Amino acid sequence: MEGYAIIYFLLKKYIFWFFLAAFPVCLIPANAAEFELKGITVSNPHLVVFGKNAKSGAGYFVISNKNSDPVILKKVIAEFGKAILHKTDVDKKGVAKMKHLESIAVPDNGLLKLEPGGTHIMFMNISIKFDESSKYAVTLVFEEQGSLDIDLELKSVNKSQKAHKHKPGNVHNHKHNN
Ligand SMILES: [Cu+2]
Repeated sequence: MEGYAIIYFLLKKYIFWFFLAAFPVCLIPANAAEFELKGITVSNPHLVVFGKNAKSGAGYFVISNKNSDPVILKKVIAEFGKAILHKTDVDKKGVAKMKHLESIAVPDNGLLKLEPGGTHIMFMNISIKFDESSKYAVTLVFEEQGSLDIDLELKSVNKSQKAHKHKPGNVHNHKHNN
């Protein structure tokens, strides 16, 4: 009986170390996601939504341009919702407001970062349920270079969901503040 307990213990320990060792390997290709078209490189594209039933979300990535002319991103097409080019500006009172952009310019031999608090792709009227293990395809339409299909990796932000993951059977009641 004791022998089995030791084997079980070692097995559990082995599995733990296996996943610990494999984890960084899993992270590298995910972060290195890149999409290229005619001197344009889109890297680390991701989609931030609040929960899997979110009706809106934001897309972020870095566009680098190796061409000797600026590159213009005219529009973004997504099947899961309506995509709009947006920029967050802070007014004199310190209030953040989002502005609709007709296009986004990437300077020649330069790069543009789409990031929280700045330029981003706004997704609205979302009718699907999000799944962390899926990737979300969008098409970037550039003025001269044409279309580039990219996959956005989901980064679902839901603090209460993450903080309240219970083991099966561990049922108790508590209040959620958020
Ligand atoms: Cu926005």
